[in-house]
Amino acid sequence: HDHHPLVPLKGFYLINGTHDPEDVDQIHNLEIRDSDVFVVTYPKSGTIWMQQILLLLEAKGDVTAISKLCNLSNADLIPWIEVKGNREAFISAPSPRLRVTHLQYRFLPPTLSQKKGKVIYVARNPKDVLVSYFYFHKVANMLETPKSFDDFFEKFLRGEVFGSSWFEHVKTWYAHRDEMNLLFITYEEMIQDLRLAVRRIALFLGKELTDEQLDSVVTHSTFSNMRKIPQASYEQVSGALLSHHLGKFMRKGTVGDWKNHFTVAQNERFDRVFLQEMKDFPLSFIWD
Ligand code: PPS
Repeated sequence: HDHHPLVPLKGFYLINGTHDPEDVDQIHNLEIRDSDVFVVTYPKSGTIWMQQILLLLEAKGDVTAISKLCNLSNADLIPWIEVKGNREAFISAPSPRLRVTHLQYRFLPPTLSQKKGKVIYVARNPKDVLVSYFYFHKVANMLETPKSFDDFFEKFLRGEVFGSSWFEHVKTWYAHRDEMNLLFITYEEMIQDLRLAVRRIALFLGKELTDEQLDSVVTHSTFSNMRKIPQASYEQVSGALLSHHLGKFMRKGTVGDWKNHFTVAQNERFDRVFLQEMKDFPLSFIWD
């Protein structure tokens, strides 16, 4: 897969075929209900992890409720709002409408900023995002296979990937955080203390679970356990979309894998760009 798959919408890169720019441009006009929840991520920052946690919280930790839906994947139950056909389905879907999105702030309905609906923003340290995204480009048939790690490194810094610039994504969402019902959480916090993260998410969503139910949510959303659940690990996603023989969607699930990939020069260059881009944003990340 070596075609050029990106298509811009108002300066933001989408994936040709997966997204229809005209349709994505209409997402802005959707009516939001108070019960709507959007999980917002830059790609490779913990989207499918959050899908699993939200589904388990809805089911109060009862995994059998999820496995009964055996032919439905987590992505069918908590779909990407921007994928073709999904905006239309959202309009008439029953509450609660749980959705994930990789879109920048300006494409979502402005009523979110009048505190309608809820937003969970998951951020991951961008060095690990870059590495995870590099491997995903090898597996995902709708994305261009990277020429080399070096080449992808530069593309990522230039924002020439689906999702455009990581910096723009996190900055624009973060800048509007106080206007929305928004929970800002990082991938690294979830790695460090998953139980605490799940409790924060439950509290934010107003879900009351017993300690046992909470334990079940945590147990079934660890990396090793999610990997065993085909609906959660994307193992059942069509071979037309993912070349499963080239790698797993749930690849490594750790903090600091960038250290195994970045050269010293690349790391210095990344740090310079990060400092420059984030100078007005008091966000600190756990890097290893
Ligand atoms: S996507 O394509 O944007 O939807 O990808 P996304 O789900 O956001 O990110 C994929 C990375 O998240 C890791 N992952 C997890 N890490 C830890 N614990 C759990 N439970 C978990 N579930 C998914 C997944 O392995 C990808 O990261 P890497 O570093 O490539 O392993």
